[in-house]
Order: sequence, then C-alpha cells, then structure tokens
Amino acid sequence: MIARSHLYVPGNAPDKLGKALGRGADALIVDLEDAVPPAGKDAAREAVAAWLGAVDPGPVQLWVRVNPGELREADVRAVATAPALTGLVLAKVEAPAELAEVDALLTALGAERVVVAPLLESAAAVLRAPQIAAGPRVVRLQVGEADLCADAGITPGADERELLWVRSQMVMVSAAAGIDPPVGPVSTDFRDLDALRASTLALARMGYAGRACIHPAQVAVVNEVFTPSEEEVAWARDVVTRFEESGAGVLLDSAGRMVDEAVVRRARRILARLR
Ligand code: 1VU
Repeated sequence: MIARSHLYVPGNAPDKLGKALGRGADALIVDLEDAVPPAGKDAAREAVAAWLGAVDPGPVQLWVRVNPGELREADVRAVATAPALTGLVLAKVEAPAELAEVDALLTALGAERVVVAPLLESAAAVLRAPQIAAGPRVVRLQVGEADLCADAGITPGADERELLWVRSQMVMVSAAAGIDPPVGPVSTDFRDLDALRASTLALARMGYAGRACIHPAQVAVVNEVFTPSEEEVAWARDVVTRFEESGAGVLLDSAGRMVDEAVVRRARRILARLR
C-alpha cells in the first residue's frame, strides 16, 4: 500500500527516534543527511543501525535517507541488511549511474529486497528524471525543493505556482515509468497547518498520493488529505458496480454523468487507496 505520510526523523535525535513509530505516519524517513552535522555523521550512522536492528516497525515503512558522495557507501553498508528496513532515500542523486552503483552494492550485501527512492535536488537531476526513474530498484521519486530552488533561482510565492511544472512533471515521469506516484515535498512552516492542507490538496489533485513531513503535527493533515472521502468511495463503488453489472462500454453514474473505462479506472484507483 502506498504510504501517505513520510515523517523525517533526524538520525542524531534518539528522543525523536524513540517515539517516532507512534506518531501516526505511514512511513518514517530516518535522516543521516542534512539533519546531521558533519561531526555527528559516524555516531548517527551507528545509532540508526542499532535502532533498525532492534525495532519492530509493524505496518510502518522504514526508510533511511543516506548521504551523497563519499559517505553514501558507509551509510548503505550500515543499514542495508536490517530486516526492518523498507528502502533507501538517496539524497542528491544527479545521474542514473549512481543508481547502478547503489544496486551493485546492495546486491553484494545480499540486500535484494531493499528498494530506493532518488531525491532530485538540482535542475540537472530534474531534467534527467526519466532516466533516473528507470533505474534499478527505483519505486518512487522525491524532489528536494529547497535545494532545487537554490540551484535554479526559484523564489516560491504563497501559492507555490513557481513549482507547478516540477511537481506535475514528477507525476508524469512516474506514471510513464510505471512506478508509484512521487512523494510530495516538505513544508518547513510546520505550525501553519491550514497552508499545509491547501498545498497538500493541490498535490493530491495533481496526482500525488503522499507527502513528506518534518513534524508530527503535519502527519494527521497529510493522512487525511490522502485518504479518499466517504463520498469519493461511495461514488467509486457505485461506478465500478454499474460498469461490471451492465457490461456496457458507456453508461451513466448516479448523477447522470458519462462513465467509460477511463472513469472506471479512476474509480478503481480511489478504491485501491482504501486502508
Ligand atoms: O512531546 P515530545 O517531547 O515527546 O516530542 C516532541 C518532539 O521530540 C517530537 N518531534 C518529532 N518526533 C519525530 N520526528 C520528528 N521530526 C519530530 N519533530 C518533533 O514531537 C514533539 C513536539 O515537538 P516540538 O513541537 O517541541 O518540536 P521540536 O522543537 O522538538 O522540533 C522541531 C524540529 C523542526 C527541529 C523537528 O520537528 C525536526 O527535527 N524535524 C525534522 C528535521 C529534519 O529531519 N530535517 C531534514 C529533512 S527535511 C529535508 O531535508 C527536505 C528534503
């Protein structure tokens, strides 16, 4: 099942990590990258590996965000074989060759079931998204918008329209590659839950199925937005039933609107998101 909320937890904050599984997120992304200063990298890596080795995640997906560059291999080696690990978020992926390197390392470690989510954080990475999405073990894309904005000189306004192309492009690239929808970006203003809701609703309409969070307060909003409403579910069930029972190619829904196979596929996507 596709996770709705992905809560970043700093890998160097044992207090946060200790309670993170109880915060309601469908997935945790334990961070070894930007949340951890250079002097703390080794200790955080060890602490996260020990935590992963001991934890029972239940239904929660556990991801680790690993560093780019020369720290990546040590990070991957430390966590890849933990049975609790779902996958790796690969920070600052720039080129498809990096995915082949990570794949080879994971294979050498015997970590066959570990999947990866490249994080695209530069203009060059965004433009290479189709090649990156086709890489080995890739199940979804994410964009690091703060880095991307710095790289491309973007200053987002309140309605975030400056990021519309990038956000929509990730949906198109993911659908074309046959991977899960992208994970939406973090909102750093974690106290403004109304703005979070508005922007998450826009992402949901655009084709996103989940979003990253930096604070537990954001999780409930994100989960709610990405859970189909009762009305949506009732409509979807009715449309699928009518379509299957009628045997017709084109029919009408309960409001008299045309239903064809494409509408039924959309209804089935809604039902697939039921938990
Ligand atoms: O009530 P308690 O004391 O039990 O817990 C606090 C606090 O520890 C906890 N909490 C979290 N737990 C798990 N994961 C989190 N991310 C998290 N944040 C907070 O919730 C209770 C209330 O916390 P608070 O309101 O007092 O908030 P703090 O001042 O403790 O923390 C605020 C920050 C922003 C520092 C914190 O939320 C945080 O560290 N967030 C994640 C930062 C991070 O990982 N950044 C890098 C990834 S984002 C990115 O790079 C974008 C691509």
